[in-house]
Amino acid sequence: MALRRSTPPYRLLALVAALLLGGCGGALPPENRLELTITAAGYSPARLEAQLGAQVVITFQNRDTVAHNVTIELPSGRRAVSAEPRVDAVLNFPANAAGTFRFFCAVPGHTEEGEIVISR
Ligand SMILES: [Cu+2]
Repeated sequence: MALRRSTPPYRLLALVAALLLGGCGGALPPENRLELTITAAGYSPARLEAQLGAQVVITFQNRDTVAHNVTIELPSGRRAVSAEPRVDAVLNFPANAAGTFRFFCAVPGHTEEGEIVISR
């Protein structure tokens, strides 16, 4: 009589987790977590870099005493997030086109700007 080896429970859990995380067969894109701070002096850093194909997650930290936003013009459209004074906000989007894209604060009268470089 042969010994029967059953699948250990942790292996089943790992399989379920892999199926849940994997969705419909595709692996999740890597995340590029970036930080962008704004003060009265403007954005810091004024130049962000991300990898093509990644999910970009920008934590926008407003360290000024007035509200600001960050607005990015991408080929897929405009992405923006606003933050009240002393508040952090998160902006995320897929980096699905390479290039250098301008970002700016769209609050009327504000002139802060910077750029994000998306490359391979
Ligand atoms: Cu502003």
